[in-house]
Amino acid sequence: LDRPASTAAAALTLRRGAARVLIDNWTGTSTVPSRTLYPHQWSWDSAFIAIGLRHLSVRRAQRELESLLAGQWADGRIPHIVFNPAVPHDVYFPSPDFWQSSRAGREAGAPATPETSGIVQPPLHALAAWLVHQADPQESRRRGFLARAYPRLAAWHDYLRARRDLGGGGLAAVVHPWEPGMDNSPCWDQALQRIEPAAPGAFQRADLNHGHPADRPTDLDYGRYVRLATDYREAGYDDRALHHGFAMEDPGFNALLIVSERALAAMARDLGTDDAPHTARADELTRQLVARLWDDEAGLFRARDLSTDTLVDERSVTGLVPLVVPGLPHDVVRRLQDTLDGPHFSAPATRLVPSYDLTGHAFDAQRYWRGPAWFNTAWLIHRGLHTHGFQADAERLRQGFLAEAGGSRFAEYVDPTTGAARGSRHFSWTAALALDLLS
Ligand code: 9YW
Repeated sequence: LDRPASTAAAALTLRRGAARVLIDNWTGTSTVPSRTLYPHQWSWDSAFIAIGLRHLSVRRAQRELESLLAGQWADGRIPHIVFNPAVPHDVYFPSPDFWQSSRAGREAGAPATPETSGIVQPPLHALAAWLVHQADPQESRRRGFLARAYPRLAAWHDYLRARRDLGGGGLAAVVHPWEPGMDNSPCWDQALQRIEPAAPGAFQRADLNHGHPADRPTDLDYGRYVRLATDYREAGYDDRALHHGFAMEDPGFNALLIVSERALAAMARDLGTDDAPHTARADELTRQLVARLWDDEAGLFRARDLSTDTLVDERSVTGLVPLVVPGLPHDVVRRLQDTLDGPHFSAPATRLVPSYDLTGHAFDAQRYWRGPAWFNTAWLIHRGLHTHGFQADAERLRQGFLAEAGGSRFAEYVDPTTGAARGSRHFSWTAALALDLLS
């Protein structure tokens, strides 16, 4: 970015740049996270993208979510990838040849088309749909957007409740490190040790054609991701048929389920149906989140490994994301704010939040979810700070976000200690959420 004379001019330049990314990455029905690394539609990316797109085109934001919902399975799950049939299969791994959703997932209710993955990602969709609706309620009603989206989103939450409460405490479990959206977080290291990796020759990564090996997960990580996904596929993606080798209650995932459950309540009210079950579920999930995952000594939430029924001894940004939940106890909120300002997560050079403890044994400033600062988690924490009345902290994070998003050409992630861009550039959710923070 050059240096425009005034802040207003800087904001305009940033807005234009962000809009450019979203226009370039739009395929006609949805937005790819990145033209190079991720050429299909990703689940939680689309939710973040819709939140930003609504400021450019409400119609497009609605279509973004509707395209994703076209890949929903009859059991309610929203798959983490909806594949674009026009993209050659060797461009992204694992491709539809690997997941084989329309064949292996038939019993579980996978659609005949489009091809999708069989795992899920964090349930931010109902919040996104509600924000898109609110951007232009009249246009939304004219197209029946909410009326069509609401039952599908409710079915998605039903899937998580019926099939993913593997710990029996009401929270949803993730069964693959791709599901919480933070693939190689140190939080999963110990649990993954127990997984026999697939043989290196059994699969061919495609991410290294575009990404730098030092910024990406390792081959050993990929071997284990492939093993877990293969086992799930062989079980027909049926959560009742498989004893999952990896099962975690992730705080970020469940926090988004709670804010989305509240969004379902708001939608139900708008549509004139009963909102009470959604509110009751959100309240109960909030209680369970605190009861099962809060670590008062550390001042953040921890993931629970269901194989050992213990809290994972790592500090990750996923443990701060629950700040976005409105009904948290006051002392929990206060402690989270302290943790954000403390030695483990405060990165004054960028004012962003690292994905992992700056002082942690596994911290790596450039490798993916093992240290770099990401813009989607910053946006969620910004929303949390705002929700709980920490306006000055929220504004500081917003300023950091906008400076680093622009300075990195809308990078996928940045080194939290220097702001150096990492991963891909022209990344959709970075641009979308910048637009949202500018609006
Ligand atoms: C993968 C698309 C996705 C994100 C995830 C991120 C990464 C790797 O890219 O996943 O191949 O699915 O970890 O959060 O949704 O941007």
